[in-house]
Amino acid sequence: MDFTATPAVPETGVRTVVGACPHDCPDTCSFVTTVQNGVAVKVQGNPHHPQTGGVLCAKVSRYHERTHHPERLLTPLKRVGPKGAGRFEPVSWDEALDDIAARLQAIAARDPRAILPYSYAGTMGLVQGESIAARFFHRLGASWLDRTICASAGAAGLEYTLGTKQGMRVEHFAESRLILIWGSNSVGSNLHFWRHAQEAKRRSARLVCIDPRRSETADKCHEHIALRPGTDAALAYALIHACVQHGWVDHAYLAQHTVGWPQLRERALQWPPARAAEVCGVPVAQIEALARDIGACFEQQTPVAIRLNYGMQRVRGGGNAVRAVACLPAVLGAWRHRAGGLLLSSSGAFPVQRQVLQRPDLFAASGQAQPRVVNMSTIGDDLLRSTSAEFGPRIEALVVYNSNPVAVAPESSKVVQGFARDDLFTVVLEHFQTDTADYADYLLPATTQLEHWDVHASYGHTDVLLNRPAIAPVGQARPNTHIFRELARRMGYTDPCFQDDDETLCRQAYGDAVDFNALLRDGFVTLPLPEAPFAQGGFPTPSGKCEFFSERLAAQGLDGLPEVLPNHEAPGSDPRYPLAMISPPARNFLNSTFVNVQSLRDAEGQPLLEIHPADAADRGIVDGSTVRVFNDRGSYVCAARVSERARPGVVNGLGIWWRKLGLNGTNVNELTSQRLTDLGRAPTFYDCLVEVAPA
Ligand SMILES: Nc1nc2c(c(=O)[nH]1)N[C@H]1C(S)=C(S)[C@@H](COP(=O)(O)OP(=O)(O)OC[C@H]3O[C@@H](n4cnc5c(=O)[nH]c(N)nc54)[C@H](O)[C@@H]3O)O[C@H]1N2
Ligand SMILES: Nc1nc2c(c(=O)[nH]1)N[C@H]1C(S)=C(S)[C@@H](COP(=O)(O)OP(=O)(O)OC[C@H]3O[C@@H](n4cnc5c(=O)[nH]c(N)nc54)[C@H](O)[C@@H]3O)O[C@H]1N2
Ligand SMILES: [Mo]
Repeated sequence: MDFTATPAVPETGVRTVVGACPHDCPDTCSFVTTVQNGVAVKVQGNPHHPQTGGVLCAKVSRYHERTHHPERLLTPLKRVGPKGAGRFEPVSWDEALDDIAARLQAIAARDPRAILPYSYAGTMGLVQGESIAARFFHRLGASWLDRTICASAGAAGLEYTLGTKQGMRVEHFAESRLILIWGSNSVGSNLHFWRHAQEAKRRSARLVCIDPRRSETADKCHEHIALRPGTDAALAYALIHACVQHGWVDHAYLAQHTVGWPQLRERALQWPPARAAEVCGVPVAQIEALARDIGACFEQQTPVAIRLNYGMQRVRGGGNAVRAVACLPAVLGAWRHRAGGLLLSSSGAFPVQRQVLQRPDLFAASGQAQPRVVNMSTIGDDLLRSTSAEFGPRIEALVVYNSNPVAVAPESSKVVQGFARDDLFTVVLEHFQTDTADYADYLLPATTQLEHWDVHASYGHTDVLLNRPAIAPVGQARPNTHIFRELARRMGYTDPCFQDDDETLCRQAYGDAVDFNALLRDGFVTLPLPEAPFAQGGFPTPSGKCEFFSERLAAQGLDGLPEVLPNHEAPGSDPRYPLAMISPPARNFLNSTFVNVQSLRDAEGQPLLEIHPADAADRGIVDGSTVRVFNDRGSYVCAARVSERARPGVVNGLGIWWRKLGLNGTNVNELTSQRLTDLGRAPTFYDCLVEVAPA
């Protein structure tokens, strides 16, 4: 496919094209775009794809509005104003790419490690995400980005316990009798799981939501346990405690398929429900009732299922909290049933040929023994670091794609200070002039999912999806692959892998493991996987068992058992900041994407802080008034919503607004810290103390 061609004759007529939703969401939907006279006019859920079931969320059903948005970037732009002012003038692709290649080459000649790619999951596509771009940066010998901003604490917790990011098949939740929705606002961020939970509810299953916020999901569950942020491990231990006390343990499963039960049992006995209730800030009766629900399922041999999600791992002890929860299904023997067990992420099931797609072997050409690695979650501090033996060279160039770090990375004041450095050369590939784009030296227009090829994995189901381009690129927009291919050519990289076109890359992503013709025909392929992944054990850990006790962690000097860790910013630890703030996503945005789609922004209204009536009254805050939320890192101005969606002592700053669309040019990340989690080097967005005052 030639992306540079604009049709000589304008297209007429109506046709439909099957694609895949590119967004960072567990659902990875198959969608059908209706194209009329060359313009995408409708995007609908693919009725033939069972996981999508013909239904899209409110956001993605507006995808065509986003693609044909009047503010789409249409030409390459070069900065003319001061850094961050967002003033640009159009330049030709050749001028932009020639200059970028020359600037990167000059830095690389001194030390390629001074160049850092910065990307995340603006698109989850394997091709527009990490194919030619990864090859390019590997060949260049640039620093490696540790992509921790979303899921790496939970991933580490899961891998230490189960050995992989796999779990229950999402459709089997419909047959569960008891579903714990733990750290997830499924109605807002995992709608296609929620369909199965609702089906289970219709078949009289019990649904329990474990979340500090009374979310839209909590509203629809039978029970809501509004624990304090960062106290999930204590709750998990209390439930295991009850299992031990009442004999709700599957001894045969424990003996055959787990290691460390005697130690876990002993640790759990230190966590009677009353102690956990104290730590979690919930009534002990509520924990006991949940334990009884679990026990009833155990006794009747009906399945208990846990939909764990990433909300619970964005605190200091997030990795260990996931470990603690991930022990429960093995204690109960719940994995024996296909509708029992746990699902955090299914991404480990996909046979992605990463070596082929990303070609890390190209790095050898740089002559470095070890890559220098920079953690994306501490980009604020790292941009401000000087050259040192410990850190390596100061970052001199940043190439950002598929991400909006100025809005989404923690402690934005530092991030902004770093991006504002006059001696930093910044290239941003984007659809829109985001907060990050404002700081670019060159801003390059990228295609959206309706304009390029891609192939997808999922972290919520187990189907591979193909995305075909529905329309020609808008304006002069180009796919990320095309842009990096052109840069590679200008840098003189002759390796044939830089010639691979996008359709070839789509085929390479899974090689022979997936029938590409079936993908071309249907748009999706279901991976052949067992119905119940761990019914017969077979955990891909070093021991081959579910590891309650991890020798690998013990060898690192860490606790071999799941640990209950207080937050970095534990409530009560600083009298100046008595409120804990979490910042879960607003339902109508996808991280910071869609904030600039008017219809969705209208649905959200304005940047909001939910605060409990008692906390509001103490501070003289009334519903709808403007408030200042602050701590030592900064200050964020938004509207207060006095509401019982917030529990006492915890405020909910719904994310992630563009800073420049906020009331004082900041967003919630002005307040979050760059401290990391116990496992996985991840950010602690929900581990953050603040005070709130009328503005
Ligand atoms: N609409 C929408 N959907 C999204 C996203 C979005 O921005 N908008 N983001 C996508 C992305 S990138 C991801 S990673 C996934 C995230 O998927 P989830 O992890 O399911 O994300 P959330 O819906 O934010 O759910 C997190 C929930 O955890 C709660 N929570 C916060 N702290 C704690 C805690 O300490 N313990 C417990 N038990 N709960 C806690 C929050 O109140 C929130 O309701 O969703 C994806 N889907
Ligand atoms: N306070 C707080 N902060 C958070 C979170 C939170 O819950 N609270 N959640 C965190 C989480 S879970 C995540 S995953 C991160 C998300 O952080 P990011 O991955 O940065 O996500 P987005 O904000 O959606 O920004 C993605 C950008 O990629 C662009 N994009 C999309 N497709 C393409 C493409 O094909 N090519 C190019 N060049 N660009 C493209 C979009 O226009 C968009 O601006 O944020 C984190 N930040
Ligand atoms: Mo995420």
